[in-house]
Amino acid sequence: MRVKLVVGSPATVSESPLDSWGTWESEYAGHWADVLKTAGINLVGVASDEEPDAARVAIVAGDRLTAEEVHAVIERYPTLIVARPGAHNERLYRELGLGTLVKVPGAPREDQPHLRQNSISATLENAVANQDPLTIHVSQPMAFDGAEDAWQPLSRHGGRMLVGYLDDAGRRVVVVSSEQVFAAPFIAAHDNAQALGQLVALLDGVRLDGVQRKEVADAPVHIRSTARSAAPVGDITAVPGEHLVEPSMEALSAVLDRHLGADLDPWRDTEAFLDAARLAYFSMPTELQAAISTFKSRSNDYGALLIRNLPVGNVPRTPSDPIGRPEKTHESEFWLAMTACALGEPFAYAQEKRGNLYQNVVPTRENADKLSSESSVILLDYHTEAAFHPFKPDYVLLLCLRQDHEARARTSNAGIRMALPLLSLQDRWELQQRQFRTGVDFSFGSPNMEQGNGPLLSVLGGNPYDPELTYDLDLMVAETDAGNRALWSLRRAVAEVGSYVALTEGDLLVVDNRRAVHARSEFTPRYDGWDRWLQRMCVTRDLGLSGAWRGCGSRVIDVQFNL
Ligand SMILES: O=C(O)CCC(=O)C(=O)O
Ligand SMILES: [Fe+2]
Repeated sequence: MRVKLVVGSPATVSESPLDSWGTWESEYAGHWADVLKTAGINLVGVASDEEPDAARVAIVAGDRLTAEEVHAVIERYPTLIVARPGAHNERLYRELGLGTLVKVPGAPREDQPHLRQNSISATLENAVANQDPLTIHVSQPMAFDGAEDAWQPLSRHGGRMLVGYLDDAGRRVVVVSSEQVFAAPFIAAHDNAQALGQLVALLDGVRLDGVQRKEVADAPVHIRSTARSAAPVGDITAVPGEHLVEPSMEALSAVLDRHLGADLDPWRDTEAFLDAARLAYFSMPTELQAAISTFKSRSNDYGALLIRNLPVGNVPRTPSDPIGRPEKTHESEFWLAMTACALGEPFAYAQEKRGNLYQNVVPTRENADKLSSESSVILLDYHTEAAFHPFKPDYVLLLCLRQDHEARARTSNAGIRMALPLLSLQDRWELQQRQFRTGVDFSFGSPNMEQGNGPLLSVLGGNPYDPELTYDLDLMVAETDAGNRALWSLRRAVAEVGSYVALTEGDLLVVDNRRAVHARSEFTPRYDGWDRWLQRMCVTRDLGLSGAWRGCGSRVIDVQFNL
């Protein structure tokens, strides 16, 4: 099947709606090319190409085409119109006798019957016998209300037409009322990809039973609409970008002098110290304020922000015991508190470092080879911080006070916005399903390396176009083979897009724990008082959510795990 594509502007395929789209049409065409390839359809041209003979079917998608433009396509090719509501299309539908597009309500949700699901499953009837009907998953479903008899409904819901077919006076047209049926996050759902193949075949006059049901192609699909500015760079300090901010140390010292009172103690006067730091943010160099607030509002493709040059004062010997408060001045705690309060609220876990808000990450002999932040001789592979926890941090702050002796330790991060285009649409769909069991961390009392003793999760969640990621390479297992294959693909993708930084004194790495996973390489500790030393802080955008699991006025979350 050879197809020509005529696209307007994308409605919903943007992978990251917060970014600007310089060349919508071409990126949208790229998206369709990938989707068609996945469905086994050969794209031979896009709107501007003059290849009338090569193409046998046209696909019209997007919503900026005028009714005249669409009619011109219909006159020339059998046409699949992937419609969506919008001023441009309304006239077209009227002229085609399709009435209006209306929202189709989903069924009540089982868990919350007062809400409806915003997706439905519907049957796509085949025009040919001897083949089972296909089930299509429709996200945000719309249907044509008032379609006239000329249209043969191929799929209906609640008496309304979701997919319609017109074969009239030499014109053959299929309309699909919801563009999301074929959008990247949903094309691999149920039989959506097969449905696309069937509909194009129908228009091409191919016998429908000639199109086999088949698995959605498992080849990695590069959804071109996501491939934007960022590319993996190796060392993230080597290239400028919105992931990196290096304010002048003098300017930062001046803010410290003004705002960090000598009598202010982060351990004794926890809230007063946080208040001072919260206000100090507004005196910070503008570039730093801008970097933090931009990161908070729209994250970035790396899912990480590196702030450099933070003056941390005279750093005493590295503590051998991570628990407890080191004897030191409080510059580092101030930077952590300032950044945390600008992004949300700092908090801690009762089970970790005894609930300390300012956590020392130092190598210990005892846990050198255990999967925890105290490890050193093993790789701490890519993970979402506290992936298993109902209140996982939104951000993890890692502030370096001292690098390891041999400068070997590298902290890596990999953002899901960069990893997503490397995953097949099938894998992406699998990762959206709640079929993955992660393990509870060693530091929370779980046996070391115990997999799958935590909750059942989806790896990709939230907005399917700009998803959040929950992943722990060492502790997560899938409950299905397809899920495990998708986990392997994700492992490869994350490795490919990962960047790293060898943190040195005064570097603060802010990890967006919802959109990036992080890792740390092996290094060799000496336990001589001069080992690598980070301070870590967990941040949530809404501390109120965990109120029932905290003591009054406390920032320490105490959820008990049944291990
Ligand atoms: O040591 C590092 O660079 C990061 C370790 C880590 O994953 C953590 O402390 O959460
Ligand atoms: Fe971590």
